[in-house]
Amino acid sequence: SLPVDAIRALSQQHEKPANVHYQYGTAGFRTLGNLLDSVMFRVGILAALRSKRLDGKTIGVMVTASHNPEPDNGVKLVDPRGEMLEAAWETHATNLANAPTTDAFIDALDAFIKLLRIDLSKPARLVYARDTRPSGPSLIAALEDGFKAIGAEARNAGVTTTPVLHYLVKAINTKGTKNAYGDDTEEGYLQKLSTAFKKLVAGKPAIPPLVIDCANGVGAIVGEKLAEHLGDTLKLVLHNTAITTAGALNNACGADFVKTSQRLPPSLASVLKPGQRACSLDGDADRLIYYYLDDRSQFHMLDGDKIAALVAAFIVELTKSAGLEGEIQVGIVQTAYANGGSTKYLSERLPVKCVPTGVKHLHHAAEHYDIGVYFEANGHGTVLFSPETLEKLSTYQPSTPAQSTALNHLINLTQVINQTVGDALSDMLLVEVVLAHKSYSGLEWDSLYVDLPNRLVKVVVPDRSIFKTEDAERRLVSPPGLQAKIDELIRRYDGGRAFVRPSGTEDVVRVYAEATVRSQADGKSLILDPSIR
Ligand code: 16G
Ligand code: ZN
Repeated sequence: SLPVDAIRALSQQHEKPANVHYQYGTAGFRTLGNLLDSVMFRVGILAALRSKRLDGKTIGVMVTASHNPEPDNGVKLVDPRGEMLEAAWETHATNLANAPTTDAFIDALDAFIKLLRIDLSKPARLVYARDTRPSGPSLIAALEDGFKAIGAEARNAGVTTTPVLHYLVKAINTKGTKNAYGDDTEEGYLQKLSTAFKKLVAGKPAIPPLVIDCANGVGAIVGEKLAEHLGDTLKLVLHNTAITTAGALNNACGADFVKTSQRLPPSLASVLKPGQRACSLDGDADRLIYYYLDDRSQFHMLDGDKIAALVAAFIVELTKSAGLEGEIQVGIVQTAYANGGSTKYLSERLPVKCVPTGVKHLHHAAEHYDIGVYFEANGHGTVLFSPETLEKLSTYQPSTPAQSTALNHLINLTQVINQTVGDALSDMLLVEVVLAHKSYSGLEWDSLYVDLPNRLVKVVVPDRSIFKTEDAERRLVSPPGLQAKIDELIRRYDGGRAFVRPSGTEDVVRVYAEATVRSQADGKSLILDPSIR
């Protein structure tokens, strides 16, 4: 039965503040770090119950607020195969987090356990980690109190990236099986990625050093270890590694800064030379944005859409060279934010699907392809190989040496790619592999297609819940009449496209617009039109 006394005693040290409403959203619970103590304690218990419900499979808990400002923090659960928490449990998590008192929390727990028929005699196994935020240690202590209260077996993975935590969950749950994902340590992760990378670039011309903006976050720690594993194969030049400097995290640096402001982090201005490429990670290293300076020192961004185009084209080429054309279908998943230029380029070559924002939607859609490439424009994404495809690759008999080489490349790609979730460091190695194989500089990669000029702004509205969308967030169904106004505006611009959607992580609505000509995408046009506000 439930250890009610232990839970009560510890819960009283983590009471919920009054007048705060929590919601398990797209990114788990996320708000100011100093509001999350009770949430952490309760998530500790919830995670243990999820493990019990799944017969003692290991569940992951990541404490991070990603690209958000340093005072923010958050927590999300990772399911046994390294995936996002099952959607139905998001509601349970929200209910438990909002019980006003310890007694109400215990009542809610009781009801929840009965509803889901959770067998409390099953073991509870967990693995948890945090990013570098100053609020992390005390929040981890609250989480550990939750584990202790319910008697869970929990492994502390320390300070590491979100994708490493996802990797660990999958590695632990597949340990000793024929589908073993890798050694269940951070070291095992680094070994797996770097070994595959070295095989993939063996025999290629030396790769120029790569400048990495680590957003002053945890990517600096894991990036440094990765650099040691890579040695001379690929020299990583780490910048923005000030993980202990107050206020530095994600401040005027990182993938989100570059993507939203469409410019170079000021801290790299004196570092980057014309022609040189670089990339930015976000605060928990699950987003990646590349860029380069052309020979006139103009900044050019290579975002998630450009990464998807580069990678998908390469994988298609390899399947053809391996003689697997027609056997293995490669598909792309994007969101409404994908640049129209990328959608046009990709859909002329491959099946492309558009889904609502959020990794869980992209990930699940990508699972329907033999090889599914998914990327959000913001730089979060990965490539999924279906179990049947993995099987096919391991048993296929190539009939020429060229086919054999291509097959080996495909197999090594399955190792260099973190298939559990978007992973900035893994994606970075993947990009570097393709650039090395194609002998592309940033300029050549950028020339695959031309980005349509675009603008993304947030608008504060009295009640964002009245904004309802359809067609993968590309059209509004509510408030009534607004979509018709947007349609009418779009018609006035060449190649115009715009949409409005409520944010899943902030109390705002987002307005995106693109057009063929820069002045029509921003200026006094679509975005700033008062009728959209
Ligand atoms: C979260 C999502 C990200 C999405 C973003 C949109 C995950 C792990 N992360 O960060 O994929 O792009 O939310 O935020 O799902 P928004 O709803 O505020 O625009
Ligand atoms: Zn992130």
